Amino acid sequence: MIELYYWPTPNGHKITMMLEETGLAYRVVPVNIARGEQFEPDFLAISPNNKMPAMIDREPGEGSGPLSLFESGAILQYLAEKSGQFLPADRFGKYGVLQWLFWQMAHLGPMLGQQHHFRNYAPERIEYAVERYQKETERLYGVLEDQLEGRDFIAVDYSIADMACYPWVMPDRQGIDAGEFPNIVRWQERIRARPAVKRAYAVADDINAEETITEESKKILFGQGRRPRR
Ligand SMILES: N[C@@H](CCC(=O)N[C@@H](CS)C(=O)NCC(=O)O)C(=O)O
Repeated sequence: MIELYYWPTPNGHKITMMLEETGLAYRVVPVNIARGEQFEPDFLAISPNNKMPAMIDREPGEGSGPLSLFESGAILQYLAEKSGQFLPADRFGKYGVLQWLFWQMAHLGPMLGQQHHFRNYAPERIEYAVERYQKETERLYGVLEDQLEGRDFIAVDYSIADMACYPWVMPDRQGIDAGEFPNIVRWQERIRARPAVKRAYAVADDINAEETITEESKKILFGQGRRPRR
């Protein structure tokens, strides 16, 4: 059984999308990041960067005890290898997927995260920062749009690269004119129609008892400095 430490955000959706596709048995352990549960010592023991998602596989095989992981890209790759799905085994196919998984982890996620921050949550509007991340968002949409030209999915078949990128692509929320990115719109429709994706987002509906970004939670999420040493 896999324990998924989760809160309904784009990085959380990636993992429920993968778990629902593979059929691996899992249970969700909510980590309410709006209330600061990511700083609980038990959680920090598996996720030292105080972020979800994280997971514990109680039956990792190979005769060993529980295996814990943080960072959604590492978790997706682990689940792909465990299930033998959504990451090709041959070297060309595998790295064709992994380069786009790392692109999401290094660029699409962090840059769009900053775009959301300066556009929606910063206490004052800093024009330079808003523009810098808006342009970067548009650039990254362009990169994805070009990659999807003539393709149904980011690599060859539906893969962990698509699962990593899909939850982050929200044109309305990101001030993006979807009409300029027709390949992305068709790719989103293709993924949205998958039964596993519907089930994954239903997990979010079950858990999302309260807003993640509130005036109170902004202090927890955006006011962090160095933690005292353990
Ligand atoms: N690179 C990490 C990013 C995870 C991340 O940013 N998680 C956010 C929510 S989407 C979080 O847990 N934030 C809590 C905090 O910053 O204290 C991953 O992909 O797993």
